[in-house]
Amino acid sequence: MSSKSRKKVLLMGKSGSGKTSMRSIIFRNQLAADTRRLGATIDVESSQIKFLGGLRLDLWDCGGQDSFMDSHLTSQSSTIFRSVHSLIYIFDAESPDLTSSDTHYFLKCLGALRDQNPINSDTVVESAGGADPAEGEEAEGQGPTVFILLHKMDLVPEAQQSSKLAEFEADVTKRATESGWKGNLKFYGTSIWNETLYKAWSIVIAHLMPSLSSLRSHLSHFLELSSASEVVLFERTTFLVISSVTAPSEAEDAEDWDKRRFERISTMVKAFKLGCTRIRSPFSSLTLSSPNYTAVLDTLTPETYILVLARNTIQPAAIELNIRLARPHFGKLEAIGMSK
Ligand SMILES: Nc1nc2c(ncn2[C@@H]2O[C@H](COP(=O)(O)OP(=O)(O)OP(=O)(O)O)[C@@H](O)[C@H]2O)c(=O)[nH]1
Ligand SMILES: [Mg+2]
Repeated sequence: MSSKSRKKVLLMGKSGSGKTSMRSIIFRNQLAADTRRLGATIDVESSQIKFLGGLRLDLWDCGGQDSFMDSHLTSQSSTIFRSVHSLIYIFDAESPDLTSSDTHYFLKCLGALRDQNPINSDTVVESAGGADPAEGEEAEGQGPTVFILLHKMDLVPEAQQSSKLAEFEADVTKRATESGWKGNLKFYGTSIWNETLYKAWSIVIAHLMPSLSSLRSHLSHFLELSSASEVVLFERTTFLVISSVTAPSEAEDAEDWDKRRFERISTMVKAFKLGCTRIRSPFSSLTLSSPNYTAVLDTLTPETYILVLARNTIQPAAIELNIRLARPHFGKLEAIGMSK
């Protein structure tokens, strides 16, 4: 398997910050409430996740207890930090050591990442923030990317969340720069209790996916041909948003649409799918109609679901037919790794 289709991603951060919780929810379909039963991760738990177009994600969930962190950074340093595609570093927003020992370990990890990937010394640091998943693509080929999540934001009063994030960002940016770190530093707040987790991981996954921009142009074409208002593509296992296109004719109305709608759909459909599994009735597709719009969610390729939103002058059966007709084309794209 080529290194292009196999990507090593490190999940690091202090013990109890929520690394295994995120992994269980995103990749193992667990509910947020079930993560309360998780024990501390011993050493490293690595898992392989097969993705869209033959992409294999090697996810290393690194135990965050001090003794493990010390060993990751010393005796195991080359094993852990070599050939890393991305580092996702989780900070617990409620930790009393947020700006002391937590950041100290983070800076050490950046140092180890740089030491073990010497050719790519201009490593880019990037948060999982921003509006479009495709933006994660830009750092491709510039060395390991570092995503920083300020997690458990549900424990911070809502009115203080953005100022807390901004202060944290300023502090860590300053210290990373002082430690010789180059590149941008952006941060993003997450919580397992709302859609912010999906937003962040969609951006991480989009960064790992090759040629998202070409996929986007195919989706645009589909949107145009089917006279839809919006089209969203979800990865099948995680239900993370891979790409989306909104019709230019809807631009004005779309201003008022919920900015977090894709992530909310991810969360809701995942819960619904879990419910279906529990009653042994596998989820296949979903049609919803409101006074103005119709939405159809259906399988597009073996690895993806598509959500098509259209003005309700368009019959659901017409949307379903268009999806059926588009399947062979998108199936072919997926088969060639969506790389052209
Ligand atoms: N309130 C809140 N609790 C969370 C969140 N994410 C995780 N937790 C809780 O945090 C606890 C610890 O989570 P883990 O995922 O085991 O932590 P970890 O980072 O894997 O810890 P180590 O394996 O020891 O490194 C669990 O009880 C989770 O339910 C969150 O977003 N908000
Ligand atoms: Mg863990």
